[in-house]
Amino acid sequence: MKPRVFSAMQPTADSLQLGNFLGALVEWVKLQDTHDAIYGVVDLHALTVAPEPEVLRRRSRVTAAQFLAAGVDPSRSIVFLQSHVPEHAELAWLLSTFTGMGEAGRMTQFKDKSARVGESGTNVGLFTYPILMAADILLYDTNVVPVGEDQRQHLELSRDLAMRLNARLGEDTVTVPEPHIVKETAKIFDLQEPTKKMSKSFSSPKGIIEILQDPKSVAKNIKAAATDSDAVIAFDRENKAGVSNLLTIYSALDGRSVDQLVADYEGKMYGHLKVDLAEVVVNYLTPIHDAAMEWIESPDRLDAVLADGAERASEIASATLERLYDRVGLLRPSHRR
Ligand code: AQP
Repeated sequence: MKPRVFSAMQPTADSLQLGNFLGALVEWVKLQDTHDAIYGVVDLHALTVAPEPEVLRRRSRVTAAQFLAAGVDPSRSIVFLQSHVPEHAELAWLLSTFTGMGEAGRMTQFKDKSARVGESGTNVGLFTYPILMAADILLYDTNVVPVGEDQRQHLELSRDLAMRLNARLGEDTVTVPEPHIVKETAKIFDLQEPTKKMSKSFSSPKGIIEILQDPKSVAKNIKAAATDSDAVIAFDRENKAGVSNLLTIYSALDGRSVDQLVADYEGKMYGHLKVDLAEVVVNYLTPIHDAAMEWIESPDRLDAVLADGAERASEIASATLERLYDRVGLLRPSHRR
């Protein structure tokens, strides 16, 4: 049997951004060759930011369409919506009873996100978000979770919970997942604020590269990316965050190493690098954009993929939840005398 990979994205924007692609989706596609893959659109997570109902529905389809356009193959991998498999919410409740207040309170993404939305916009769901994420992962006896660097801490919590369940309920209760983080592209930064990660819902229109954005405005954003004033093309995350980010993106898409790019651009201006990079990014995104639009324009075909995915996911999820409910001592139909 192949090892299992699980990963997911929230439908929190009308388009994914380049960081979602390079930090995660590109790996999702590759892992299909070696792993039994399950990829989710985690719409229950997206409720933490209080979306308009119609907007959430639209974004759920659009997010799935981009998975498929990137090369996730529904005949091999499971592609589904989290809310179609009720076991996610049920296991999250069970896991919350295994999570300490202190350990939940240490999650830095909660601190960042709650600081951005303020006290009035911060709900309990945003706080318990990593527990729902742990449920997503543990439900499928996941071996490997490909994520960007920003999700490492959440994955640590999933691992701790898995080990705790096994210690309390029996060694083979759940599989302990391993992170799969591609170092070179683990974090893509905002084009305007290159010390902050690029984010599909928080980055400004000029700071982001969106997959479904008009190619002309992608090129414009890259050409207007913030860089320092000393005009030397070099990789230095601390002191030259802007140009280092451009080099990371360039290297990921073009195949040349960052060192090779630095050598090739020696003595050239930032403008030169930006013009070339804009062309590389537009060429990369155009076919993905077109394929995503085809899926978006065929909602029946897309919904059929999601329905099939939900059925296959439910089969695995219901067996895991039943095992856990039994082991924690809930009275199950199988216990009837
Ligand atoms: N900037 C990034 N660089 C590398 N990887 C990234 N990921 C996100 N941003 C970057 C990876 O993409 C996946 C998306 O996960 P998510 O939808 O659950 O949300 P997120 O991690 O919070 O990503 P965003 O784009 O910042 O979304 P919003 O704005 O909704 O919060 C994950 O695998 C993540 O590591």
